[in-house]
Amino acid sequence: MNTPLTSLVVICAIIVSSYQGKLRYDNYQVYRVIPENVEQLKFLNHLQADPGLRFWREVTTVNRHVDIMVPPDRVNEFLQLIRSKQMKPKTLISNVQDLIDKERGKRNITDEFGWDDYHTLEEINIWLGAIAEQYHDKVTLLKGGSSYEGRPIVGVHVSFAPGNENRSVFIDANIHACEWISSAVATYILNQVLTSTDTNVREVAESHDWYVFPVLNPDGYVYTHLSDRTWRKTRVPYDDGCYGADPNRNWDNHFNEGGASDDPCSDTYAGPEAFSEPMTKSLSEYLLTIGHSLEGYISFHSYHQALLLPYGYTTDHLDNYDELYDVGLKAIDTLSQRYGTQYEIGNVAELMYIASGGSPDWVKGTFGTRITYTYELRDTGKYGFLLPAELIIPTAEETFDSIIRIFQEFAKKP
Ligand code: 0X9
Ligand code: ZN
Repeated sequence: MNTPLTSLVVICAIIVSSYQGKLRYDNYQVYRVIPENVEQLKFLNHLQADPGLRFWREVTTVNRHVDIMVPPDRVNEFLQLIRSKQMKPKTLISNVQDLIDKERGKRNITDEFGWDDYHTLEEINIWLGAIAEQYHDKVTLLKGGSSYEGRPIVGVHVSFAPGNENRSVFIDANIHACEWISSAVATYILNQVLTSTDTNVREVAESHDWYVFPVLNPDGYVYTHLSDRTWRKTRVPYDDGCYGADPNRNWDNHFNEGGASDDPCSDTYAGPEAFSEPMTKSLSEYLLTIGHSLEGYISFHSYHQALLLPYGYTTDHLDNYDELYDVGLKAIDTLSQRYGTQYEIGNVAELMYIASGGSPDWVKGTFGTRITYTYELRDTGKYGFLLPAELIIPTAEETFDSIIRIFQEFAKKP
């Protein structure tokens, strides 16, 4: 019998069981360490193999910082080790669980979809469906592929007028599961494209077609909500009881040629082969059907406050590096005007680290898409990818300003 009481008991049981399965990070600390010589670099590289330490920012080269999450029972040992190598650890986050607890915004059960809080996959997909219904003459709901656990990769195609097909823009977000701000920015952009009354926005919005896929890694995203807020990869089971490949190392562009790991337990595991993950494979097949029409491919990640240019496997500059760099400089200047947020710009491998097999690199390499950027959104380390919900709107506003600038600038070019 399904009485209100039994329903309540069932709901409570679901809530309790999902809480029980959720990893906690009480008193886990995040430290920033900068290797200043090769010996220190080697030491950090060796430390990276320690399964108890999580590198939020991987080891790269001398003078590039590394962010390491350390469990409370290993803090003393960790600090001693780092100091014994003459490095000076700086505390970025003193209690990761505290940030997780404070991350979510306040909302009422009756609130409509908005940007005062982060959303579950289900909420995002329901909202995309509602948008497609509300704007049925312009918006089509799409399935860009599916994940290992059988979830669809849901997106929309927005078309204001025929004739814009060859000026399509693809928005890729939340390929890394824990980077929640990326899908929040993607849905904000979609909403602005549809509803903004600003004439500059309207001009850019209506002169392009838009493909927006807020959550490319649905299994990972659901896992960050239910089990482990810090999860980054897919959820394909691999050896040693470890799960997932890094979906931004799994694309067939210079696959596993640096900045990727062969260890299934690593956060940057490339996977056993290119496109081993159903998510990347199926999405790439979808992209093959529209790739020729793309003028822009914008990928959203966090955190670093940087605008990155392909490719990730090499520091060599790509064919249209100069125009992407010049327009990118203007875009980050526009971005800074709203709240003073400072961004860096450059090639992935020069500015951050070597990272092969990323989605924008495959798109650039396969279709030669002219406008190809990766955003590393806020912040620079105070919150990492645990950016509080009250910063979603400011982050999305400044990012959208810069997106508009990018397409305004390219519209002036031949
Ligand atoms: O390592 C990554 O995949 C990205 N950084 S993150 O901290 N979000 O993990 C950088 C993506 C680089 N983009 C390209 N390879 N084009
Ligand atoms: Zn990322």
